Amino acid sequence: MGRALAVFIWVMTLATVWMFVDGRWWFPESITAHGPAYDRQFLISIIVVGLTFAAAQIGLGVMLWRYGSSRRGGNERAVYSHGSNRLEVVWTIVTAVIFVSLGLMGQRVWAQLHFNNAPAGSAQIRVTAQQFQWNFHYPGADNKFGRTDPAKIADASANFIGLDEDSPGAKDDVVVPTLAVQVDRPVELVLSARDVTHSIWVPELRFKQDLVPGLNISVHFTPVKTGKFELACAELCGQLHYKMKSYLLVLPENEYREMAALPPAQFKTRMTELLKKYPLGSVPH
Ligand SMILES: [Cu+2]
Repeated sequence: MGRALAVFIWVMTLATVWMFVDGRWWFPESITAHGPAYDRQFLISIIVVGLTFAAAQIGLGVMLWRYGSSRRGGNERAVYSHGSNRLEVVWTIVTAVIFVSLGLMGQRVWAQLHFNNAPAGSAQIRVTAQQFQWNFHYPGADNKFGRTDPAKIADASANFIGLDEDSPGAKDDVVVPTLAVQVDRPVELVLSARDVTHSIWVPELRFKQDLVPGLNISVHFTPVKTGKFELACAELCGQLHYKMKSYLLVLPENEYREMAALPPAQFKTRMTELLKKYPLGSVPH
């Protein structure tokens, strides 16, 4: 029995390692400037953890093979041991060094995105999540956001973010359920939530960020590929959470500028057209 179990463990280990090495199940392509650094860091982590995992499982199999009970041999007597302080110290230190180093390396990439301010000249888009939809607020042709006031929120008249129509800069503001950005230009998203915690996730962007009621959380990224990508809420936010999906459109400069300059009604029509125009995925160059 011991040997059969040993073989089973080895086969399982091999199958698990193969799943990752094969590359068939992997992330979708990255479309941001910081994406490759994220992916490199992930790869380093998965290799380190994968080697440790394989070594531990193979070792477990070896122990079973040698010392597992079996009528057909294979039951060498194991040596009884009280443990070894030196070994304990060594593997604790080695593990700590590996994990802390991986943490520090990952932190650098992460901090670039979360601790630094968005680069000058970033396009700003405000994002207000609510049960169960996304509201993306664009400043319009004047590039100025109108004032928003929670008291003015009126879902019945589609004022989901409480935009004060009479405030300066509000007239040309657009609020739509789709996120559209310009390729090769940094974007800053200012995230907030109306009711409960939501989380914005586009796997191709290589980040996921919570939207928390009462907070304005700023994130930034630079898309480097055009196309249409799925955008989902990644925080279980209520019964219809599954419906909280949308799209990210990364548009070529001329297409984006042209749309951004349109008055609200035409902006919305154009957005619908562009959503239809692009198939899912990035546009090959
Ligand atoms: Cu949600």
